[in-house]
Amino acid sequence: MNKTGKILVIGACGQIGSELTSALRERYGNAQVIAGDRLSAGSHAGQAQPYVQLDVLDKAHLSQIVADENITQIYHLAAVLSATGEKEPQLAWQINMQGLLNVLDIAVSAGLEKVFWPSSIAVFGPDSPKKNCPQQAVTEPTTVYGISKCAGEYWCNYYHQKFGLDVRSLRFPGLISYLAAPGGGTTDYAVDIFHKAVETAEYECYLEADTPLPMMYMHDAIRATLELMDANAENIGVRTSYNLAGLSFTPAEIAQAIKKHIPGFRISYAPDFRQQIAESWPGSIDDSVARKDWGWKPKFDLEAMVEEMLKGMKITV
Ligand code: AKB
Repeated sequence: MNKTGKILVIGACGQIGSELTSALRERYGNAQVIAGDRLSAGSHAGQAQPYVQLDVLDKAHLSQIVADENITQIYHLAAVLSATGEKEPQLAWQINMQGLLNVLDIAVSAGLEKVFWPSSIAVFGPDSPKKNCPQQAVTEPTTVYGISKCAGEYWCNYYHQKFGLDVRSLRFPGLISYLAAPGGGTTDYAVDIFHKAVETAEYECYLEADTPLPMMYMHDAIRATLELMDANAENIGVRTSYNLAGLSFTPAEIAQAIKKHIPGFRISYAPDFRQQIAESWPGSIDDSVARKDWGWKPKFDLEAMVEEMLKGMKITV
């Protein structure tokens, strides 16, 4: 990053945003990283200054912030996730698609150095390979969220090809962390289960016991983001979005892993509309292209992740 330019994190109060903002501030210093979110400055949770209230759909204001604050990099994380997106499809499309286009456009006109934008395993659909789904696979998503991420990937590639914009992206699996809660995703159960296990030793899961999904501990996701953004541009061979794998498990498997620490823990199953979404996605991901291009390697397996989660939630393991 150049010495005077600053980073803007859009969606800084969300699940990824809160941890990524802290990681960037540790690296570059507080003053160099502006946290941006739609919450008012007084009500936002956990973000130290500098903070700016913004709406990603307000392009003129966003453009003004970029100019006034001398922003040279944007991490654009604001999105409506898969489960909420099925309830509010128009809103999801508007925020996910128009929000990204605003950021890409501003990035080109303001001559930004780099942009990060997360895609998702939701770009895949029922006809994608279920096991070790490769980088180049049939996508054909069936959720509005997945369609918006899939289209967004092609827009990123287009802005790179046409305008030379250095935009980089990862297809995140379900992310697991104890600091900020996820909101409106299909993979959220893998975070909720820890809270319920600790509070009541019981959890009713909205997915079937044997539904495998790709997941990742937040620590790995933040490291992947920083490593991708640090990589030399000539090593970034994929300008749509990189497959990224951490671990894969079913609700029954994670329940079993939690039971090793909380022996009385019980799980029951009451599948809802999210079951169909989960079944449309691969159960595991092949990330060999990310490993080859910029040296990606996950650290956390299921046992290590469960232990860290419970430790983080102040439980003695
Ligand atoms: C969701 O479940 O919608 C997200 C995702 C897989 O991108 N966590």
